[in-house]
Amino acid sequence: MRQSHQLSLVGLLLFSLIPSQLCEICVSQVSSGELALIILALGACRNSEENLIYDYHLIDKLENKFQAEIENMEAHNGNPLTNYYQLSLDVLALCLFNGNYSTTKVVNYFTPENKNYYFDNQFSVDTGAMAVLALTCVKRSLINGQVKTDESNLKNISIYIKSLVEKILFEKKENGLIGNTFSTGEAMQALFVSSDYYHENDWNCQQTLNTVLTEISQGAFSTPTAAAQVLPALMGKTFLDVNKDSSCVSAAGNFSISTQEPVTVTTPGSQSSISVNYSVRINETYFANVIVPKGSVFLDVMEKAQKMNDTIFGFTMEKSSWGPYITSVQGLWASNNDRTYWELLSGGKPLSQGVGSYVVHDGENLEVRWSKY
Ligand code: B12
Ligand SMILES: *[C@@H]1O[C@H](CO)[C@@H](O)[C@H](O)[C@H]1NC(C)=O
Ligand SMILES: *[C@@H]1O[C@H](CO)[C@@H](O)[C@H](O)[C@H]1NC(C)=O
Ligand SMILES: *[C@@H]1O[C@H](CO)[C@@H](O)[C@H](O)[C@H]1NC(C)=O
Ligand SMILES: *[C@@H]1O[C@H](CO)[C@@H](O)[C@H](O)[C@H]1NC(C)=O
Ligand SMILES: *[C@@H]1O[C@H](CO)[C@@H](O)[C@H](O)[C@H]1NC(C)=O
Ligand SMILES: *[C@@H]1O[C@H](CO)[C@@H](O)[C@H](O)[C@H]1NC(C)=O
Repeated sequence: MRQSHQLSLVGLLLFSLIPSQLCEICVSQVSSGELALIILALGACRNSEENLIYDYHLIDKLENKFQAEIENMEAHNGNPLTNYYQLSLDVLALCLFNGNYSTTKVVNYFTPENKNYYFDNQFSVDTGAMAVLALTCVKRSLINGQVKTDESNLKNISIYIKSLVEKILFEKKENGLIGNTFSTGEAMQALFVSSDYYHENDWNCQQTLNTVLTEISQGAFSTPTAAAQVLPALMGKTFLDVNKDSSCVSAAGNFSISTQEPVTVTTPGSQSSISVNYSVRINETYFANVIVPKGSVFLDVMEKAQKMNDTIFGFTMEKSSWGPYITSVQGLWASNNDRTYWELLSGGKPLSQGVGSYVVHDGENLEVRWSKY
């Protein structure tokens, strides 16, 4: 059991930084949620790594970043600098590592009706799950008397958890996935810590687990971030366990799930090239037929189109933990303050992968669309 606990932390540790790297990082450049993840990863090890949190005053810095998120919301129509997934990570890290945060602010900003739980009116399971973890931590500190507050805050937080858990369970699919493949691990964590808020029959954990394991064996979690996010739930652990006793050991031991990388078969001759219809939609639609090698990803199509006409298909991207994120097309930039982004679609349906991972098919209608969330 102890062994598996330690192994479960490997997911978080993927985010961790070795000490020498930490010194070089300019903490002011990371987003609030990135800093929260660094703290959670360092804190997961009950040894010298943990001291880095205090040596580098990371909690103070996170308090400031959380404050900046709130200030941005006040200045920009309730829109944070980043998003509520990250605000939840912030509250979670502050709560677990005894930072200062205002319970009243949490109660004011985390109401389940808040628009930041939704993207384009669709409830974000990932976001709701992270919020349940954060609110559960806050609730536990209030009950333990570690943090003092009036009774109504505690009551409200319980109400929020219950409502968010309902919304999460509402997104449960026939096959057991909750939201989509990539939100399921986090939804499981949320459900592990909130069993007081739903009935046993409301969720078949085993079915969800089996479906996730099947998806793993099909290579769905080959992106490191995807793997990191699902791993704790597979070990029956949650982010609320990170400050529990455990020492950091190497990931040796008995955790093994064989994964088959999807094999891309390249057949010689005419079969090796495919043709797709790529369009950029703003108010007008611009499109072109693009020919790329078989096995290409969405990004290859965008790059080829850019070479064809830079004015129409020129774009920029940014590295992120999930791979390249499209930040602008035709010089039009996504903005968190305006809740705008470049949405990826195929055949008019939003994709559940990014441009660096999504493998395109012959004859497909691909689109990047200027959208609001
Ligand atoms: C917030 C969010 C968004 C916001 C980002 C802007 C904002 N306000 O922050 C919006 C709504 C715009 C968005 C868009 C998309 N998203 Co999104 N997003 C998230 C969410 C909920 C949290 C990300 C976060 O802040 N993480 C914490 C910080 C510390 O990590 P980070 O890596 O630095 O975060 C940045 C990147 O994650 C980036 N980002 C957000 N989404 C995506 C998706 C991809 C593929 C990439 C490369 C980067 C990226 O934005 C974050 C803030 O800068 C995650 C959920 C999750 N489980 O991770 C989904 C998630 C990462 N998104 C996902 C997807 C699919 C998309 C889209 C491709 C959807 C689409 N069809 O267009 C687009 C991206 C298209 C593009 N332009 O490249 C999937 C990725 C799955 C996968 N295997 O690749 C996730 C896991 C949701 C899910 N369960 O399906 N997203
Ligand atoms: C929290 O705030 C109090 C009073 O504002 C202060 O004394 C304390 O040092 C702060 N704690 C941390 C961890 O910053
Ligand atoms: C919290 O609960 C009280 C009653 O218990 C209610 O009056 C108040 O409006 C709630 N606060 C928020 C921010 O919803
Ligand atoms: C790993 O599993 C095998 C069989 O399931 C067992 O014999 C072995 O002792 C385990 N090793 C460790 C380190 O737990
Ligand atoms: C390509 O896409 C555009 C816009 O989405 C559409 O108008 C056009 O008919 C498509 N072309 C083909 C050959 O499908
Ligand atoms: C799209 O058209 C609307 C209405 O004409 C206009 O207000 C808006 O600025 C246009 N958007 C872009 C990005 O060009
Ligand atoms: C790109 O497209 C624009 C608009 O259709 C056109 O005016 C321009 O000449 C094109 N450039 C190239 C290099 O084809």
